[in-house]
Amino acid sequence: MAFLLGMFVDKPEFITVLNDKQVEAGANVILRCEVNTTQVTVTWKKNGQKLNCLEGKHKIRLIQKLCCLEIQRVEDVDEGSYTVEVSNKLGSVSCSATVTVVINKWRTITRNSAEMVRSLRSYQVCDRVTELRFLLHGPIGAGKSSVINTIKTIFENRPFVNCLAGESGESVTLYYEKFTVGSERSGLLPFAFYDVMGLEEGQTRGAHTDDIIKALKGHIPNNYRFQDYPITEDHRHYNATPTLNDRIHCLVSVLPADKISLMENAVIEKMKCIRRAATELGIPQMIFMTRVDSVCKMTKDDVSKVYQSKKIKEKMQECSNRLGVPMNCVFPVETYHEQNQLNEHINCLILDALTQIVFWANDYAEKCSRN
Ligand SMILES: Nc1nc2c(ncn2[C@@H]2O[C@H](COP(=O)(O)OP(=O)(O)O)[C@@H](O)[C@H]2O)c(=O)[nH]1
Ligand SMILES: [Mg+2]
Repeated sequence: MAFLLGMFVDKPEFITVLNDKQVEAGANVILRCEVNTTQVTVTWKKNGQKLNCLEGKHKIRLIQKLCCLEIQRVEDVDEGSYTVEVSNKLGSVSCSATVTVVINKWRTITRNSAEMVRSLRSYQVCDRVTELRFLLHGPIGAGKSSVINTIKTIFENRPFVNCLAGESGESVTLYYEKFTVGSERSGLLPFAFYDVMGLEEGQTRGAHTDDIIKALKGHIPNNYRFQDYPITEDHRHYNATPTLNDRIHCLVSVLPADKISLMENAVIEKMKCIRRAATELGIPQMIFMTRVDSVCKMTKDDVSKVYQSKKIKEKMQECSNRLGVPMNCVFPVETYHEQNQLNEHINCLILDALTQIVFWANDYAEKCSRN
C-alpha cells in the first residue's frame, strides 16, 4: 500500500479471476473478476487486441471492486480469449478467459458406463460365431492402438498398455495381432480387435490395401507379420477357406480430429478403397474420430461437452465427407493417452461407440448366417 495524492492505494491484485464461459448463440454472457481495490483503471482485450467496444454489444462496468464485461446476444464472432488488465500507479495485473459458443447437445448418451459395461458383458453374439471381430484401420498416429488399450482398460478397470501406442512417425504395429476384451480373470467378452499397420501414402509403406482386404475376408492368419509385399495364397498360414468366424464383422476407420484436414488424399483414397471392398462384402463401417481433446479446449476440459462443440461437429462432418461415411456412423472419442485415472465421460464415449459396432457387427453376422 502507498499514500498517493492524499489517499492510500493498494497495488492491484485479483481476489477472483475470470472463468471460461460456454454460451449458446443468442444468449448474453458476463465475464467478471474481483480486485482488491477500487483505485484502478480497467482495460479489456480480445485476442490480445484492445476490445473494440460496440454499442449494444459490450457493456463494461466497474462496480466497486468487481470488473465486468457483458457480451450481449453472443455470436460466433464473439468467441475468443478475453483479457482484463487492471492497473494503477503501483502496478498492473491481468487474467484471461475464453468465450466459446456452444450448440444444443445434438446427441446424447443415455446410459452410464456401468450399465453399458454390464450389457456388453452379457451380450449374446450370433451363434454362428465365437466372437465378433473388428478391424481398426487408419493413418499412423490416429490412435488405433490407444482405442484398443482404452477398451481393455475399461473392462479391466486398470490402465492397459499392452497394445503399443507410440509417438513415432513410423508404424509400430507390425503383426496382425488379435486383442481380446476382458481377461480370463474378469471374464472374456466375445469381441476381438485387430489393429493393422498404419496406412501411409503409397502402396509400399504401411499395410498393403490388398492385405487389409484379405484380412476383411478372413484370409490373414493371427500374428502374421506384414511384409513389404502383400500376402500370397501360397503363404504357409494363408487361410484359403475362411469361415464366417474368421471374417471381420465390422470395419472401423480411425481418424484423428486434429489431423483430418491435413491428411493426404492418397491415404484417404487407400481407406476408401478398403471401404469399397467392405461395402461389397456387406461389412458395416464406422468412423471413430479420435483426439477430440486436441481440437476443442472446452472438450479437453470437460469431455462430456463433446456434442455441444461446434468444432467437434465440424470435424465429424469433415471425417464423414472425406471418407463418405454418414454422420450417424461417426463417433467422437478420447482415449486414455496420458491419464492414469478412469474418467466416466471418456468411458461413456468409447462404450457408446463400442455398443454400436457390436450391434452392427452382430447384425452382419446374423445376416450372413442366414444366407
Ligand atoms: N491428445 C490425444 N492424444 C491421443 C489420443 N489418443 C491417442 N493419442 C496419442 O496419439 C499418438 C498415436 O496413438 P497410437 O494409438 O499409437 O496411434 P496408432 O498409430 O493409430 O496406433 C500417441 O502418442 C497417443 O498417446 C487422444 O484421444 N487424445
Ligand atoms: Mg498402433
